[in-house]
Amino acid sequence: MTKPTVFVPHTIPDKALHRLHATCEVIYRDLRSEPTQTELADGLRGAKGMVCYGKISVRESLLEAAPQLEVVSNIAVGFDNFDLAAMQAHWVSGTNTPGVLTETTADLAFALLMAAARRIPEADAYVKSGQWQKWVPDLMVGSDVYGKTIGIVGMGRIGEAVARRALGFGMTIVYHNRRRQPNAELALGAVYRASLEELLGESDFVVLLTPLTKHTFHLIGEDELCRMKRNAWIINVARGAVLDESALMKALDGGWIAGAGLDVYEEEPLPANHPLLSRPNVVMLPHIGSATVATRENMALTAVDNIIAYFSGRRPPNLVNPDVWERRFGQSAERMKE
Ligand code: 8YV
Repeated sequence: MTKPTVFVPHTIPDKALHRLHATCEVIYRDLRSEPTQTELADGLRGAKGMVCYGKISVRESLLEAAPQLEVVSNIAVGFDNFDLAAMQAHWVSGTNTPGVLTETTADLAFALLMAAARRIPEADAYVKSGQWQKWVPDLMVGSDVYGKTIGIVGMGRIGEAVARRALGFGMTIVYHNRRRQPNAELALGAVYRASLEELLGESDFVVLLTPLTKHTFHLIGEDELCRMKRNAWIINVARGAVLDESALMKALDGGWIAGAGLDVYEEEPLPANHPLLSRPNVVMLPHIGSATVATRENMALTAVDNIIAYFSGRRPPNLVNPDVWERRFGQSAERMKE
């Protein structure tokens, strides 16, 4: 049987590449840079599948240039890089990597929260630049974390993992989500807030963990930032566009909030001279929520397993648009092959 051709447009961990090679013909662009549109179209010529990071936009123009493409396997839990309507129209399945990055991303979210509250990057720079000449009582004083209220916006897997960490810090946990999450309420004592406004008004730390969709685009804008406490922090580890960055600038300028911890931005990488870069009360990371060696390898392996399942006639475990798979293969095909 001929092996299906799969395009991988950037370097992935060796273990994942080897696993892919066993069942697929692989076109491998072993580079860490983002591919250009031309490189993508060239690589996809003849490919039925693609395994890629969530930075690759899977939109109409790409799908038109790759008519034989059947499946795109994201090495990411977020899939806002997928135009689901265009994928549906072209019968292209999409998969993601939920679960394997939950704890790693929650670690980072909490690290960012603590770094912002306790001014860790600022203090580190202060010491290393030789400015620490004497100790004074108000040197680098920050905000307490222990015993404060954390407001989690988007209580999915990562939200729950952040809540577990917050419990260890004796925090009160409130959350806002499309649906109530009984597990978070029973196991973690998280209190549901149907109203986002209510959560914003009571939280000392607002942590954004919601996927980016048309409903969550600029979920946090001027009105929302205005409702936050003046000594509260906003932490974004979701997607940049969930938080309106110009509204955030206004909030920082006006002293509406204490500051922010950001791992994601409306434009990535952040353009030079971006106004947020000069703010001491904003801790900024380069989108590294899932960036540990082990987790990145597990994400790539999960993505490869999704595509191997697809081409061996099994339903991929992490389909994000199952309708397309069902339309192509039918429910009966699924039952026969399982
Ligand atoms: C990815 C992420 O590394 O999984 C996600 O949704 O944000 C990150 O873990 C990034 O999207 C690149 O694929």
